[in-house]
Amino acid sequence: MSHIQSVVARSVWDSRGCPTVEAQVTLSSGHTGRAIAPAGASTGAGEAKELRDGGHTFKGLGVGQAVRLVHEVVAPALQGMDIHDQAAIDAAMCRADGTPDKSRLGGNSLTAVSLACLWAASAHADLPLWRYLSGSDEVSLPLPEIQIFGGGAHAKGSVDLQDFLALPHGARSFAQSLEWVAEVYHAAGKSLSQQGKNLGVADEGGFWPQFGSNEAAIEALVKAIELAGFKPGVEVSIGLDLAATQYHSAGVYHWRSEGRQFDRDQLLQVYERWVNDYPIISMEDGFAEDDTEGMRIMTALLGDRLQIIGDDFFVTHAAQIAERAAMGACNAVLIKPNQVGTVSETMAALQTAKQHQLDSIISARSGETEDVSIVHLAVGWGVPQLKVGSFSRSERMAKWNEGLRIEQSLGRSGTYPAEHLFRWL
Ligand code: 2PG
Ligand code: MG
Repeated sequence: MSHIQSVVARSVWDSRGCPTVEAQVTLSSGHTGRAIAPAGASTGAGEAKELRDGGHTFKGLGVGQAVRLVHEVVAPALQGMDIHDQAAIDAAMCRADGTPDKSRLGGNSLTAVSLACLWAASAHADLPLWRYLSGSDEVSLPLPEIQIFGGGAHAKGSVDLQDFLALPHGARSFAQSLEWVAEVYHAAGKSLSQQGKNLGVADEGGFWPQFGSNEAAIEALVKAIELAGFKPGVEVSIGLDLAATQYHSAGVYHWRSEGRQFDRDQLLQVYERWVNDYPIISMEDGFAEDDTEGMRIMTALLGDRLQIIGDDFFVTHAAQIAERAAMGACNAVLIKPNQVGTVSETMAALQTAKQHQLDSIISARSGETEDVSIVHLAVGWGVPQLKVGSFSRSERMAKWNEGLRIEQSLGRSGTYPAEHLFRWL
């Protein structure tokens, strides 16, 4: 057994150059664990609330108060606790916070401390974090979902849809998946450059799109897959994160980049046509976070040939997953630890998804750092898909590269289940 001796927090910087919380936990055994909270841009209303300082400095995003509260409230509450009792540690932090949305201590502080505790526990057990979580279970690497074009809130609304992703489900290994997507990513960049449309990269490293329409970006992605030498729909398919809350207001869906408006049924018709016309196998947040009926009719119409993911729609909250899945909305859940604020609640969300036969995808945020915790969670918890953003910028590459290290350390014992994931293919 080993106990928590100290919890130290500090303000560090994320991939958008904004402050975020890092936590470091030291045990009585001398082992340590460290983690950094990520941050979203297209956040769900039901997410754990970040604690930010406000005011003018750093656009109001300072985390001075959050750091102070880790030292003054969280550290004393956790001191002496058994590091291997993550559930008790997380429960103690929730009690100390005392709010339903973590707004007193901040979801950012709690996420960093909770994950730092997990790293410290694995260090004390002398195991890689993924192995600490998996126990003796056989593990496999997740299918990467990799953004090629970034839009929406991550690219100042240049197109309305947020993520245009490549899913290399025909690859035989995690390493091969990355090799394939590298080719697609570079083919997309080269093609944009040749057309004089390469404007650099958006928040998650995908190319900043300069297309006449959302659909033109999908066409460009199909073309990039072909240019890279792969068969669209057979080897590499397309996923979209529509992040539809961002273009929804009072029952109307409005694509500003195209000057088009839709009601729920009209939007669903567009999605259906896209699924028929393009090799799209996954769509996330196709309707707004409070439009359960939209998600339900989308799932009823397309759920047997499309992965329909809820992100802002579920916000990694077990109760919300249970309630909305029971209504027939979505067949998959995006899992983001900082949406709910602790490792234990993230695990509860995952278990609830399983109970409702929903697939799961672990996801990074648009504001990230070198922290690689989510890669270990995906492997250790057996989550078969991982979404980390694009194939550039070191906060993204750190995670892909960590997956490569884990896959290599598994040698032949690791299986790669990607080709069995989408049962209709
Ligand atoms: C999402 C994420 C990552 P953000 O919507 O899935 O792409 O974006 O972190 O801004 O919520
Ligand atoms: Mg999303």
